[in-house]
Amino acid sequence: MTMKRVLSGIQPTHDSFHLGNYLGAVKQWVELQHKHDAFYCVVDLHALTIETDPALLRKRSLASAAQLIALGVDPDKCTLFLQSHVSEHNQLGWIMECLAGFGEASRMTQFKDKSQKSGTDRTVVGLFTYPMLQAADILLYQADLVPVGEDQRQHIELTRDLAGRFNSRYGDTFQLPEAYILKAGAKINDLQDPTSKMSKSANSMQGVIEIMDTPEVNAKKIKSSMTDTGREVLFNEKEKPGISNLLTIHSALSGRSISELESEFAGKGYGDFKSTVADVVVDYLRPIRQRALELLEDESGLIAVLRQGAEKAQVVAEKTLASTYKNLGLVER
Ligand code: ATP
Ligand code: LTN
Repeated sequence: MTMKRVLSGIQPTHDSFHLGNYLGAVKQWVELQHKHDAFYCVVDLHALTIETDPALLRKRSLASAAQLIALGVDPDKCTLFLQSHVSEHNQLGWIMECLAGFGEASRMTQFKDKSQKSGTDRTVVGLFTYPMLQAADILLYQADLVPVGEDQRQHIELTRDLAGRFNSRYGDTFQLPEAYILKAGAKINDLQDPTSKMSKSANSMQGVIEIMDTPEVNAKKIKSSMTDTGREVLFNEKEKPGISNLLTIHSALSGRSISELESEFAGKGYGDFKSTVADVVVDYLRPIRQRALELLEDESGLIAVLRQGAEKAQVVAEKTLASTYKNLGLVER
């Protein structure tokens, strides 16, 4: 039996991923690579929809790749690459733009939210066509499964619609992908505002655990996380959102069950518990940060790894693009 094909992407919009990105997304990428033919890309072209300083974009693209590898995405077990290294993404993106209706693209909630926030004058056309480039990312690799967060469901539905439309107009060309929505249990909240999700665009980074922060900074953030009322360490998201979030983090990183942790901390206060969580997080992240820093020190080595990934990706992408062009009636060269 052939392995199912998986594809996912992450934007290099920040210097560091946070614990939510890892536990909610990258950890599943790592698990999926063992039993699937997985393609993972840093979607640097998508990041151009937000104006970024060129030096910063370059730095963040490399830092994202280094962190993915340090977190366990293994270039020998999957295909890891930068989107801009495989030009077929842009080429198929245009075909997708010519297939999508203006109305259906206008219904994408991510576009509506983001364009509303920045206003029409500051919204680039690329933000509108973003989902069609994303569809190209997925369809080029004939992906069966696309691991993403709930917020991306609509984009995957659009991708399926576009693939189905193309297939029925021009003949079978694309595999129809399915969203592989990550478990709700993997949602990590902000340490200072534990009723909202941990997010890169939070107002304050005090409640965000960044992979590339020093162990000291992260330990301090956990020890000074918001304190709930009461004093027992119990999982109760309504009454103790802060402690529940810390229990989720501890359990996800240590592999121990929440009830086991509740018994261990029975009769002990929040202070003891927070110190233990700080140790667990810091011990987990220390070697990861170290590894990412080492990878970044050898920039040409890292770029060589990404180039190999791009070469592997391109073999698949070229094949899909060639049959797409042929089925559309574009004349062969
Ligand atoms: P922003 O909030 O600024 O949109 P983000 O921090 O949510 O950014 P994204 O780039 O949107 O990060 O997300 C990358 C991946 O990480 C997505 O698959 C998303 O579902 C996942 N993710 C982000 N934040 C969390 C979180 N707090 N808990 C679990 N998963 C998360
Ligand atoms: N839009 C996604 C990132 C993304 C992606 C993809 C995810 C771009 N291309 C292809 C899965 C498959 C996001 O904002 N998380």
